[in-house]
Amino acid sequence: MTQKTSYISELQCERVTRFKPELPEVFKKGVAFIKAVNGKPTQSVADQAKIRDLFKNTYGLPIVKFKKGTNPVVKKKIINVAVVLSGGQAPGGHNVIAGLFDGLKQVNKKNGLIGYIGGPSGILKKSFKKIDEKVLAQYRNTGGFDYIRSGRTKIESIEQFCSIKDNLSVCNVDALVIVGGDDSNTNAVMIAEYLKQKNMDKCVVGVPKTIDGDLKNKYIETSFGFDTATKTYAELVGNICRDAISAQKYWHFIRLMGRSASHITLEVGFKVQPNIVLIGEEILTKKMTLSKVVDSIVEVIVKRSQDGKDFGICLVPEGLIEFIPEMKELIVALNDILTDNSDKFTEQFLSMEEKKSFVFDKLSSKLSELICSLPTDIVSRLISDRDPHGNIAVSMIETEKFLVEMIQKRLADFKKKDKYKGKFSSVTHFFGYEGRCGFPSNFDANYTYVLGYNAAALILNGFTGYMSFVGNLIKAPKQWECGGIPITMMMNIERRNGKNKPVIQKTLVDLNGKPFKEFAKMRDKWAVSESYVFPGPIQYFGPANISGITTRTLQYEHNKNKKTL
Ligand code: FBP
Repeated sequence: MTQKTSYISELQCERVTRFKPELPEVFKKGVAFIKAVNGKPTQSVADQAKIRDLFKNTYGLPIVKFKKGTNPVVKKKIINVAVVLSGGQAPGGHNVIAGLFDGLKQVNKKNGLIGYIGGPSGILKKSFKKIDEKVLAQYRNTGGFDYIRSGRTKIESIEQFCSIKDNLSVCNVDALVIVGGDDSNTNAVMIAEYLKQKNMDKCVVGVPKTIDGDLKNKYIETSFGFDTATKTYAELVGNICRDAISAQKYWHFIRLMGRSASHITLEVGFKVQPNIVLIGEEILTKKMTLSKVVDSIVEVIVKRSQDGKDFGICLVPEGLIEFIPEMKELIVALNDILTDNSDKFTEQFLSMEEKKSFVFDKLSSKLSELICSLPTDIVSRLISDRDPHGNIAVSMIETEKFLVEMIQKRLADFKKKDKYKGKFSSVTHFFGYEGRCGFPSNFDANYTYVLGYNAAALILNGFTGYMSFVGNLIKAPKQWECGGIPITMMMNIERRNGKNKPVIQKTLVDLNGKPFKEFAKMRDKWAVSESYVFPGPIQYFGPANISGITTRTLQYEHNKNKKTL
């Protein structure tokens, strides 16, 4: 090995220098050889009248698909674009930048790209770097967002919009690409609308990113990062399953990231087939109390113990706590208390104890009783600050430990009543940040590159308020379809930080959807047997049936998503 490669891994070297993402057939000759075909006008998923009123310029636009054609005008225009990575990291962010850069340069070498640093706040601070091939080359096909970093600033005040408008002009930016999840793409469409209102000829395009997998619809088949993150977690969970059947002495409780939605947990469930997979959306629909959730877990523990198996694996979605009806009610009440008293919280209270007693006094007696029954660290998290978009920091709430405490109590009670004779030893885990910055899988490396390239095509064709969409993902990249969907079609009104706001609606696990139904058919068998599957690490090389596979969720869902323009 040469001196130069000794400070980067062999894999990094290989990915950076050799892997070449594939473009779909439609982009074979480049961005000047496509035409945009408009579909029917769209409407928002809910609250149509309110969203139409708020987004007068970006509501009701048609879905757009790119087909082969010619558009020589795009070659003549010289355009300067800015890109922002926003929200939580997801594998493939650097390839969005690479695809965008290549798409812009392919059509005209004079086109420029800058990256705002540290998320949306970079636009407000005019903090950016010029993207050039020399530096970008080191980041191609790598994980992380470290080239330009990320942030979660919410753009909502008039001052912020005004400053963005001015700063884009000062930085000579003609178009902005925001790579993010539901909240970040809400920022994108709000900025697009504002710029239109001000008659500014600047486009804003979003790119669907989030490991959580909750930014999707029939066009956005998946958000990028979900594939790699679930493969990373599945490897780890599979290894734990093998440890469990080898030692046969522990129950492992594994919380998986994913915020409110349980898509990650469901997908890892398919990949590994553990004994218990909790799905938050099902718990909410069935209105299961905390005690009922514990009952359902204990039932499996007791059954397995009767078969001489005092071991097993239980997957817990990160956002579980928000789906348990009584907890949901508590969180809504706390959100309102925190918003109505935000000045007191920032200025008056020094200690957590003071905050707690203030909050406890304001809750109804039922909720006060509930909060008093929770462990102190969970209470502290529940009354801590929300993120700028009003989300509770569920990644910091150790639900798996809390569940284990409750299970222990229940089993002790069962023992006294002679209903359980086993031995319960548990180990808890949280897999979250481990999954967000790995080298993107081949799927994500291709998908993100094409999303970026397609974003360049949208901008060059003058689309604003659109999200880059790449479909037909179950097929090889050559057959992928490209185009854009109006972001407003994903929006509704939600209560955030104690106020009603227009936001993109998260797509949660659909209990009537194919993935959940398939899972429901299999889970009873998984509970009592050891049907564990060991997926092993992500494969970047080798046969396509190993290195090119996508998620089970996408495979199950795909046949249902026949798109019509
Ligand atoms: P995005 O929705 O921004 O993609 O973030 C996803 C996520 O990884 C969640 O799964 C997790 O709950 C959250 O970010 C953690 O946020 P933070 O990085 O601020 O700790």
